[in-house]
Amino acid sequence: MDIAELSTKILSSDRRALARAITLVESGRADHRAQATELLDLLAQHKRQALRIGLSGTPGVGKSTFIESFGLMLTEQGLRVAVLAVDPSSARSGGSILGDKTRMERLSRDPNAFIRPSPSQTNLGGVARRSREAVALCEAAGYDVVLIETVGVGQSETVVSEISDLFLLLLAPAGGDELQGVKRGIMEIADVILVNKADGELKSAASRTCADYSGALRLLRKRPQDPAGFPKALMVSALEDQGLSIAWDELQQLDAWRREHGHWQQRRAEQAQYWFHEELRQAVLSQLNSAEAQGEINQLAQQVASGEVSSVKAAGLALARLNITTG
Ligand SMILES: Nc1nc2c(ncn2[C@@H]2O[C@H](COP(=O)(O)OP(=O)(O)O)[C@@H](O)[C@H]2O)c(=O)[nH]1
Ligand SMILES: [Mg+2]
Repeated sequence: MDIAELSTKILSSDRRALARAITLVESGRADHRAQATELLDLLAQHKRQALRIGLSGTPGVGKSTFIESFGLMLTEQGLRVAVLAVDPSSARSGGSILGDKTRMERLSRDPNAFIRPSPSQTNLGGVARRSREAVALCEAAGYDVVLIETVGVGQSETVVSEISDLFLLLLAPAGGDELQGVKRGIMEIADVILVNKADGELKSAASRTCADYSGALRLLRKRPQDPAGFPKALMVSALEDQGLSIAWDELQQLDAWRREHGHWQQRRAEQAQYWFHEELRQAVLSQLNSAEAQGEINQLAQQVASGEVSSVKAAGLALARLNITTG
């Protein structure tokens, strides 16, 4: 594969080249990894940046429907939109969360949209790197907005929020007055909560849910990266195209404020550091898990059990013998 040529094609917004490059960054092969790194380095020189929007919500809440309506609204405004998924569970469930392309039929045919279903990968470390690099590829290909979707399964929200500028949480109207068991940690990373399905019979329930969450958000600790009134809860109907342009206005205002006040830049810098630490951690962990290392470690563990070596000393010996390197 000619990496320079692939890079040129991506920069000229060639969708097939973009798709191929994403396949390349998803590959686990060492030679592919080297090519992917070379490609990303080439593209990074162009410093193209998109607005990255993370989107989370439990299955059935309307993520696919929302992405279709919201994405089409953006492309109608002349913006180019890429959609990616972070789905660490896809290997288990055997299908991607964007597999229901029927719900995004119109968007997937739109020449100004690019939709990439999630690959099946088992470990979150791999998923995180792949997603991060796919976002960078979409930015290089000149997309204005990159939507990154995830289902609400544990750590995947963290992955998504660490590659997004803005984080949206999609909720459905609740039956009673309970706060749907949304974990506090998720609430704390949300910039905007969208209560979807605010239409027909569900409208009044949506309105109550929205008020409940507005109240709950006000009780959270004030974050320095928020202007007055944020984070906030809004009502939308993805199905009936209601409230989407208001939501977009709010997101743009938030983004503009953060850029103006240096929070946007600071956040991206912190994210780069976060991923540096993560890469390092993953590299060390994968070395610890190699067969060779496990042999050494098991041997030392036996010596620790018999009292021959102290646990602290054994750990030091293990690290020294492994001569841990990254790469
Ligand atoms: N009434 C109503 N139903 C919706 C809305 N958005 C999605 N749905 C329905 O909710 C179901 C799940 O939607 P889907 O987009 O597949 O949810 P996902 O699993 O989060 O991707 C489908 O039957 C949709 O038609 C909405 O705004 N209003
Ligand atoms: Mg879906």
